Formats: sequence, structure tokens, C-alpha cells
Amino acid sequence: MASGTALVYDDEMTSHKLLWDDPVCDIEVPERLSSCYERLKCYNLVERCVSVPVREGTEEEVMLVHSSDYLETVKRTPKMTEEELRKTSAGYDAVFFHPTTYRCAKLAVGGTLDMVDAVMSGKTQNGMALIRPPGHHSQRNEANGFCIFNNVAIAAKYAQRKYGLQRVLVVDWDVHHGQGIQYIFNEDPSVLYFSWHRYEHQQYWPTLRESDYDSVGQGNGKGFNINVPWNKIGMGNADYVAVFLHVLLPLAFEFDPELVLVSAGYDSGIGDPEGQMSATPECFAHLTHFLMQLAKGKLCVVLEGGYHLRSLSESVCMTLKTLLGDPLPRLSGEMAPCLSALESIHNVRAVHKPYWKCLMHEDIAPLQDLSTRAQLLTPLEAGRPNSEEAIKTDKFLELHMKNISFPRPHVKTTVAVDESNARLLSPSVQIDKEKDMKELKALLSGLDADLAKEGKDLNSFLNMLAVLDKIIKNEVTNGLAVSSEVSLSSAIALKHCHNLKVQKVLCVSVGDVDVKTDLDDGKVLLINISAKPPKKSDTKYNITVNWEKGIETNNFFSPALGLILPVTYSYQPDLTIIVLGPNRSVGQNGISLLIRLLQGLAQSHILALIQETEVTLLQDIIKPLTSDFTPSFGTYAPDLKENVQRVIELREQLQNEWKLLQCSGK
Ligand code: Q9C
Ligand code: ZN
Repeated sequence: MASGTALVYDDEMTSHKLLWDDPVCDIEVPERLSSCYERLKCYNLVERCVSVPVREGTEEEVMLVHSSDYLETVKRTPKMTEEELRKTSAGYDAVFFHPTTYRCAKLAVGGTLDMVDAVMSGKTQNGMALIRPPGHHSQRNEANGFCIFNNVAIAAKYAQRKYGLQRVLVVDWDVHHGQGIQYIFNEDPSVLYFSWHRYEHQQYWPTLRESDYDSVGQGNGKGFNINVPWNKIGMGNADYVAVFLHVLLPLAFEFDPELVLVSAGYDSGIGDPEGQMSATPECFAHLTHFLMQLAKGKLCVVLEGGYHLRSLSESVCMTLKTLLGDPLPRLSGEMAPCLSALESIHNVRAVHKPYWKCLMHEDIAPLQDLSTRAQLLTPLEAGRPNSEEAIKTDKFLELHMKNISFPRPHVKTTVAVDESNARLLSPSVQIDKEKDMKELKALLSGLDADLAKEGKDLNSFLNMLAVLDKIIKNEVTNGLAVSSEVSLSSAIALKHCHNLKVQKVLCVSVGDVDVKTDLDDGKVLLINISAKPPKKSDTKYNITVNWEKGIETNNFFSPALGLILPVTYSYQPDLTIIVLGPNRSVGQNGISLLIRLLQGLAQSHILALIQETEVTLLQDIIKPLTSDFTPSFGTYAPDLKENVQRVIELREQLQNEWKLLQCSGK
């Protein structure tokens, strides 16, 4: 199994710079690269990566995407005088050439391809390339928007050529539309291109009609181009997460890519003078974490834009930390998407419904008329209140990063099981029998459970508490315990969390599990996934997802992405308990996916409880809890209609309470 993270960086790419006055281009500075690297060093991240040297991309590689005429033009620039460089630059929109530009652009391509090789060969699991000049605006015959060669588009073609890949996903989270990538793959169904971008009803650069949500691709490529236009500025964490959960991820899991490339521009982050958005650095940790669940974890992140140096470098660090498998910081801010974002989400889902099975059963209202809508909305008005942080972003970020930094536990997973599974007891948990037994008895009496348990049962509760304590103390990130009675075990755990002042606990159970708790609303959120219809009606904090096992399908995407994650990301727990009982209607892959996705919450703190009778599951639970695992889903099978309908019903019922469930403006 591949492990490790490739890091591509070379000082030489700082030599490309603007030699004359140009207010359009003067934000694309060499310090963009050096400040990222400095910050990575501050967080001791560089030494944890596999350093991949850059090389020049070859002419052949450049010509996977670009015309030889264009290549020849760029090739002539190193010998030009400043006057000639200016003239050549002026021939394009928002571009500058320097005598070293050609060399740097080749290094950017080569560095990106080296990273793709590291990941595709299994030398590393994933990677990040800190390069410039950026690429996503550049086109077959032209440079555009600071971009010379289209690094990511070349990487997609290269990976397909060299490794025979059938499906590559390109996620462009830069705040500008990567129209270059859209054009290159517009008729190509083997590359799924996703981009969100500041659009303001075509008022914002590059002011193209084809950047709107109704450009879905052409010919064979219909359905394989996803545009999410932002029609207001100020989009933040909730808006970004909502788009991932309701648009990108469902389609991406259905697409089932073999490699994911990210056009990672950080001008979509807070403080950026171009983007004017408000997503904080930790948001990029979560976006990265979501994408790590695709393509067996083969993920290559390539720098594009990002012009607020502090915001850029903190966000780059968050991305790299996540690639390295560190626990994720809590997402800050209220988890409610704004109306303008919901409108965009609705429109893109509506226009893609004909092409994707996962949208098939969704009852999506017709599109709003494009032309009248544009007149109703004033451009440049923030979709959400412009937070005070946007004004003094530097100061804000300094404080913010202090608040969200957290110690990295030395041990990731701890396991407590009975003797028959003793080989799994590593690292084992220490139990202070006397003291812990007293504690357990006190907990049990509060739960009026039958105390006449045989010793063995009490032992399993003691084990569970020992693991739970380690998690709460942050000595380990997550842990697992086997129990003879998971329902009671869960109730004890919840009570114990309450006693230790853990504020909010999320408890997700699968199968026949009935967790009884007398704790106040809000302290615990219970979600049960069960083949049986619920006995009681759902409330905000007690939700039953009635899910029937489909024939030959392991598909659990729609409840995971469309219901459980929106609710739990809205709730923001401090600890997650996952309970696996008997008679589960969710398959192995579904459970792995759930465990992996829930690691985005509660700073990745998870306690997994398994019913004794289900120990055959043990390895399948331990693997996703430890970082060296990447799920594999196989060919997409559509959801059962009845199942999807229940998810939609629940979404409608609960979307006023849990705002991330919303996926339309109505
Ligand atoms: N009035 C990247 O982020 N702005 N490129 C042009 C013209 C150009 C951004 C404004 C922004 C280019 C990679
Ligand atoms: Zn950009």
C-alpha cells in the first residue's frame, strides 16, 4: 500500500517576475512561492514529505495540450529585449513574460508530471506541487491570466497516456474559471472537470458566457463539465462544503476516477484581493480530505492562484497537513450556505440531472430564467455579511491559526478487544482495575442497567472506557472497542463524555442498535441507519435513516453525502462514536466510507464500538481508522429509488434545523 506525500518545490521558479508597471499582473509575485515554503518549514511539514525534484517538461509533453506554433512563440521569449517581452505579453490577456518565464513554465510542467509519476507508480500516496507560473487559464494557442502552459491539463493527458487511465477528475477550486481546462476537455468524457468561480452574472473576469452553470460539455463530453458560478462575493466555508456535498462529490463518486488532480488556487480563500471570498484556511483541509476518498487516495494538488500571501501560505499548509494524514481542524463559522450559493447549487444540479444517475430520483424544479435573473441581482454585493476579518486579514489569520492549531497525537489508533483478538492489542490500553471499576459502577447505576453482569462483560466496558479516555485526552486520535452489548456500551460512553465535559457528541449507529440516553437535547446527536422503519418520528437530535439493503449494491453515497455529512457538519461535534450492531443494511464499503468521511469532524476523534458477534468486521473498521487505507468502491450501481426517496424526505423535513441539508434556494 502506497504511503507518503510528494512535495514539489524549487526556488528557481521564483525568478519569473513582472519587469514593468502593470496593475493587472502585479499580484502574481515570486513571494507567493517562497512564502508558502517558509510557512511549511515553520510547521515542520517539509521534512515529513518526500521531496520530488523538478525537471523541465519536454516539448512533447507541452504539446500534449498546446500547439507547436504557441510553443515556438514562448520559446522565443528568453532571447527577447524588455521591449519585445512587453509586446509579446500585450498580445494576451493578463500575461507577462520575463527572460526566465519559458524555463520556469517548463519546470512547472515537469514538476507536476514528476508528482504524477510518484503517485501513479505508488512511490507516494498523494502529492502537492508548489509551482509557478500557474496553468489553468492557458489554452491550446495562448497564454492567459498569468498562465503559460496548462500544467494540470498536461498532467491529465500525460497520466492517461502513460498509465492508460480511463477517468481523471480535475477539481478547480481556484476562484477564477479555468476556461483553458474547460476548452481542452470540453468534448472529452474521460476527464471530468469541476470548477467554481466568481462570476457575478458574467461581470467578473474572464467574463465568459461559457463559464455559467449551463456549460455541461459538448458531444461525447456532455455532462463532464461542471461549472458552479458564484454570483456574489463573500462565499465561505459553508458554501464551499455545501457545493462539495451536493454537487461535486456525488458526481465524482459516480464517475469513479482513477486519479484526482486539483487546480488548487487559494484566491478563493479569505483576504484575497481578487476573489473577495471568505473561506478560512482550514476549509481547504476539509476539501482535501473529501477528495482523498476518491481514486483510492491518488490525489495530486497543483498550485494555481492565491494572492494574499498569509492566507495563501496558511491554506497551503492546511492542504499539505491533510495530505499527510493529520487530524482535521474544526471548520469555523456558522454552517449555513447563503441564498445565492443555494441558487447556484440548485441550478447546476438541475442542469446535470440528465447525465448522472445519482440525480435521477431527485425532484429538481425547473431552472430559473437566466436573463431575467441577472437583472434582479446587483453585482458586487456580498452573499453573506462581509466579516470584520476581511478587513484586517493578516491580524485575523495570525489569531485564527493560533486558535486552530492542535497537537498531533503520537499514536493514531488504539484498540481494545478480548483475548481471542489479542494480536490487535497494539498499542494496548492500560486499565487500573480498582479505580476504573468504581467509575464504571457509578456510570452503570446512573443508567439503571442490570448490574448482575458476568465479569467478562464488565471487562469489555472497562476496555471501552480506557480507549475513550485516551481519545478525550488526545493521547490517540481514534480507537476501537469490542463490546458484548453495544447499545449499553454506547450509553455508558455518552454518560462518561458528559461527565468529562465533552460538549457535543455525535453517535452514528448502523444495524440493530438502540442507544438510550437521558442527556439534554443538543449534547448528543443520534443517527441510526437501519433496515427497519423507525419506531418514533425523527427529531432534530434523533434521526433514523431507514435504509434497505439493495441487491448487489454497496452504494451508500446518497445518505452519506446528502444527509449524514450535511447534518453532522452543521452540528460540529467534539467527539464521534460509531456503533456497529447486528443486521446492518450497509455493506463493507459503505461503512468504510462513513468512517473515513466522519474523520473530517470532531478533529478526527472517533470511538468505534463493535458488537462482539460482528468481530469479523474488525479489520474493515481498523483499516479506515488508520491513515494508510484508501477505500475502493468499484463500478457505480444506482441507489434504490425507495432509499433515495427516504433520504430526500428526511432532507426536506430537517433542512430548517440543519442548514447544510439545503440544496436549493426555495
Ligand atoms: N481586468 C490565476 O489566478 N485578472 N489567474 C484580470 C483584467 C486576471 C488570475 C483582470 C486574473 C488572473 C491563476
Ligand atoms: Zn485564480
